[in-house]
Amino acid sequence: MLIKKQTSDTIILPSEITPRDVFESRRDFIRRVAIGSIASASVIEMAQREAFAQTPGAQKLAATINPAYASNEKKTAYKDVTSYNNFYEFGTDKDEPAVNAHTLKTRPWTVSIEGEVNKPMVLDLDALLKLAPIEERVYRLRCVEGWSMVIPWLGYSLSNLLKKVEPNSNARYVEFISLADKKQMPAIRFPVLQWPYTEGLRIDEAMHPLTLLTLGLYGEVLPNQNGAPVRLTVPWKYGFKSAKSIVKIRVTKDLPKTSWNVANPSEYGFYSNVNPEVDHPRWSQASERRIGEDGFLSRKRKTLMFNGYNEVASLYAGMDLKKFY
Ligand SMILES: Nc1nc2c(c(=O)[nH]1)N[C@H]1C(S)=C(S)[C@@H](COP(=O)(O)O)O[C@H]1N2
Ligand SMILES: [Mo]
Repeated sequence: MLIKKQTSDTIILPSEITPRDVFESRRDFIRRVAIGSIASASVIEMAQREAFAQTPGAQKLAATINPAYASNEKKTAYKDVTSYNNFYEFGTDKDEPAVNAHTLKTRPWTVSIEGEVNKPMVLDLDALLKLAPIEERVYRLRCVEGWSMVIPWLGYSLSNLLKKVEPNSNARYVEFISLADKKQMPAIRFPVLQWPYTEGLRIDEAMHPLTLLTLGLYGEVLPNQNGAPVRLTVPWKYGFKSAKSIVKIRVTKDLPKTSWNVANPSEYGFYSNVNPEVDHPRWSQASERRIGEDGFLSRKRKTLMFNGYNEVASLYAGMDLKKFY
């Protein structure tokens, strides 16, 4: 984690808000053509040339744009999304996952859903891809370190999967367990975190429609460094709650032990809701820098409660969010 003392909590000036530029909206249009919501032979050809000039050879993933999450914020560039990563199994430097994660084998892949459920199951990747219609949702991701990105994720609400396994009356939490394979993940030999990487949500958080079982981004299947082939995206919580390369989902009665909470309980709580009023013990959480737009050290944006996703506020009614950080 970045260790830096933040001194000024700068406020965004209207002049610094980047207008949605023509290039981005054109790209959006081209992508929509490519995923089939607009059809025209000549533009499709153009789309094939341009829209997926991202990772050469990457498998495309068709999705329907979910208008409820079609943000008008400027999206973070694909290059930044895929080269500035936290994925400690592949190294702790931001550029290491992109360099090292090619050793991750994402097929065959299975996810076991088990624990306090009536119908435990093991699903392979094709079953997961078919389980519910894939949507594109543009979510902000706010890392606890003080930076954020805006990413067009592809996936569907995790609730689709949880409903299938039928949580029983003991089901209070959901635990997400990442792959931990020394052969594929070179940095597992360093004891920086408890492996496998484990995260958790309360069952109502896991069932909330915002919680996205994520299978792709920017029109493609997930790049390995972003948590291929399946990860979570929980946009109102700090980024570390969004576990990558998930192999097991366990519904539990008791509060799960999570990797960051075990590593440093005074700094990383179970809830980890984005909250500008609760500072990290070593730095402020009141502001953030947007990757690719703000300067490397400047935090130009005010961080919003729940990262701006106020629809989740009712999940915490009556809770002291300073105590349950
Ligand atoms: N398995 C695993 N999942 C993980 C991490 C990790 O190190 N290992 N890092 C987390 C952190 S701190 C962040 S900010 C996000 C980053 O996701 P991104 O690289 O796709 O932006 O992944 C989260 N999920
Ligand atoms: Mo993070």
